[in-house]
Amino acid sequence: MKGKKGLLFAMVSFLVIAAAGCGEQAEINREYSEIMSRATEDRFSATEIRDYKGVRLDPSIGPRDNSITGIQSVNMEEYTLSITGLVKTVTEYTYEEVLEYPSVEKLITLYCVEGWDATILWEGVRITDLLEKAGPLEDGKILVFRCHDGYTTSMPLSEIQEKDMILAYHSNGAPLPEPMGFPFIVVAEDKLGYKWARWVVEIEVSDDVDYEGTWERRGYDNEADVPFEE
Ligand SMILES: Nc1nc2c(c(=O)[nH]1)N[C@H]1C(S)=C(S)[C@@H](COP(=O)(O)O)O[C@H]1N2
Ligand SMILES: [Mo]
Repeated sequence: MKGKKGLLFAMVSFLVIAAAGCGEQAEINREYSEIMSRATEDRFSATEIRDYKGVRLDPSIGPRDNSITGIQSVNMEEYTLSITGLVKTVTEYTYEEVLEYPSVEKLITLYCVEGWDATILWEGVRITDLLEKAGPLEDGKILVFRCHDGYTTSMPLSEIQEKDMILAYHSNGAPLPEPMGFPFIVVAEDKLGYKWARWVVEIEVSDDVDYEGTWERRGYDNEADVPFEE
């Protein structure tokens, strides 16, 4: 019987210790989530708005940077946005010239394949407005976005037209911060994060329907539709 009691004692002790461990773990979890929400809070800049029509916005700087070669600092004295490829006239815009087009506001969530997402109020210009002056040719079915860091990605022009996608220069009512792609980010509505080209310097009109960008070449799906569960 001594043996059984010993065993019972051992089991109870184990449970007590395990329960204490759980409590400790819960405490660690609570502290962790507090630190995390403070970190989220810290990512907001003073000029950013925090909610829009009752929707809580996320800071326009992500939890961490996964850019292929780090955050880019674009020299605005030399910056132009070029529209190239299958167009009647290759066209270059200065930052100010882009901002002259009618502005469009959209509340859109960016979903990264790494599991985080950010709901941000974007303001920018229609990509189709930028193309109009260049005059895309009939065969130009694809837009290839080229960025300051050498990153590229592409999307069918038809989807950009259907969604009326924008090139954003403001996030949450403030100028787009460098980590989010200053001067411009493609707001690739309903597409995964890797379609959201940041620090865009060139939009090439192409007939290459099989074009694969930086991540697509490494095996990421070229459609990149957000797999909505709702
Ligand atoms: N120029 C450029 N744009 C880019 C990237 C990049 O490395 N370079 N990364 C893409 C990816 S994978 C995501 S999820 C979004 C947000 O990047 P972040 O996770 O580094 O904030 O930007 C996209 N646009
Ligand atoms: Mo990503």
